[in-house]
Amino acid sequence: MSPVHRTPPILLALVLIGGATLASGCPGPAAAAGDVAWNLTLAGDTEQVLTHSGIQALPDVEGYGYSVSTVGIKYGPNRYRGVLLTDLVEMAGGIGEDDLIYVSAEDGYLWVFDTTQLRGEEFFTFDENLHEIPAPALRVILAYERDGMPLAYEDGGPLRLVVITETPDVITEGSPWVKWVDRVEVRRG
Ligand SMILES: Nc1nc2c(c(=O)[nH]1)N[C@H]1C(S)=C(S)[C@@H](COP(=O)(O)O)O[C@H]1N2
Ligand SMILES: [Mo]
Repeated sequence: MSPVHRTPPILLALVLIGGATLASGCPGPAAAAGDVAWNLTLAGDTEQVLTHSGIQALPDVEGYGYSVSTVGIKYGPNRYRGVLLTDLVEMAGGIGEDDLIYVSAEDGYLWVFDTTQLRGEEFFTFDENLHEIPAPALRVILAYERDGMPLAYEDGGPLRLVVITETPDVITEGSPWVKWVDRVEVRRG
């Protein structure tokens, strides 16, 4: 005797896709177009939560981002747009010379910046043959856009730390490029 009320495979597939959509935090049909369900906690003297659209409403900067991973894979160059990490730090109450900035992500990854790196100094930079070159002007941004498109989750979005330059030929180390950023904290030194 064959089992009764067996769920047709197509329905099961739809339920699984629906569940995955919810689990990945995709906005449902009720969410306004353009809304990304992602919050950033900004901690310092006080703690505040910024929404994705709140971050997009802040003054933005643009530049080239080109990184190399620990295993030597190059990513880029791409155009990135986002908010200066220095602006976020100011919103958190500013920073003293001995303070540190902890930038962390969903998966537990953490990168700690000192004030020198916050200014874009003391990063290792390379040319396209991965030979070290003197660092030109660098800025650290919390990026939400790459090449005019929202930064995709598989690329570390919706919010990723990116080190940007004025020209497309400068490669920086990938380790400070924190993916899936959900917390920026200024810790008093
Ligand atoms: N959240 C998060 N961000 C991260 C990492 C990570 O493990 N988790 N790895 C870092 C390191 S060490 C490198 S080299 C780059 C790697 O980028 P990729 O995953 O795009 O290759 O991401 C950086 N950002
Ligand atoms: Mo890395």
